[in-house]
Amino acid sequence: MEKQPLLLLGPLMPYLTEELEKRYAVEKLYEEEDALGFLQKHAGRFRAAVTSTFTGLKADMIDLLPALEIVSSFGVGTDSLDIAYAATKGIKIANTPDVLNEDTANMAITLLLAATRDIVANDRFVRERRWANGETPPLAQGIEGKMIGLVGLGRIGSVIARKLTAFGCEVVYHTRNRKTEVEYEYFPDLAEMASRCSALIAILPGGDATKGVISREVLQGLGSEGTFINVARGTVVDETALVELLQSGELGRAGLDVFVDEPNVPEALLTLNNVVLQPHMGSATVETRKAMADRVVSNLENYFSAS
Ligand code: A2R
Repeated sequence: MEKQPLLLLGPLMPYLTEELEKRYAVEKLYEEEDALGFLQKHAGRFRAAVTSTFTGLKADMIDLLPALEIVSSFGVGTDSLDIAYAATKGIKIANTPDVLNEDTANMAITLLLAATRDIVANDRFVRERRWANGETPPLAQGIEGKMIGLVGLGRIGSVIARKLTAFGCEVVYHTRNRKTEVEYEYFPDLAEMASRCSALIAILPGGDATKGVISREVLQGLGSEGTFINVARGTVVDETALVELLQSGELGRAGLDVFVDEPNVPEALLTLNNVVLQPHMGSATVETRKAMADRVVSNLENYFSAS
């Protein structure tokens, strides 16, 4: 049987590209020198496309693909995908939730421990031979018995909550809607929760609706002993305020996996000792990325076997 044409909008991990090539007649739009010219000629062939949270799917791309029925996206975030516009054209969008819950939660816990225990600063301290030279680093902070606030308590947030409980933390949360199925204390007011917590972990979707919800006021409430962890999206926090408060010490520490303008990280953060930085690695393990890739494939297969 002839393979169904499939358009890849951006580069994917090699394993996923290979799996797709086994099943579909793959065309790589990102390798076309004249992408627009290619689409003008061939767009009508593609009922399906693959993208990722990094590449996204904009309305103008949707307009260029008149036969499009399904877009399978690598990643859980949908903030870079114009879902509302796709819906007006009857295009289905599939993503890869759940399979990345454990590893993304582990990144949140890793950043929380690394930030509060000054792991990166102390690693530097040893390498710079300051320990050997008789210096003593300042005491770090523990998390046992501390109140940790989750901003978002969905698929990933719930896993972070469960893991924090094992560390002896008191988990509380802020979402738009109270979750009746959990016993953690609910704070309808984010600023109030921050002012009561030792650490805040952002694990809510990005996009316009959540832009800057973790405001200067929220971060100030967290305070000079407080730690802010972001494994969600850079846009959910007022990044300018975050940098300023970390510089002045009005906010104690931060562990950041995501930024507003990736891969560009605010210059000031690069020199701060109270910050642990990661290049958006929440789901980036061999195991989870393979599971996400398999989900991209099965989402397409499920669509075509049902249609
Ligand atoms: O607000 P609710 O009741 O719909 O709860 C959702 C919460 N959430 C918010 N919390 C506070 N303020 C907001 N404006 C707001 N908007 C949404 O975020 C829910 O508890 C959570 C999202 O859960 P899920 O949809 O299950 O997402 P998942 O799989 O946990 O991933 C979260 C995000 C992704 O969108 C990526 O950006 C990142 O983590 O990897």
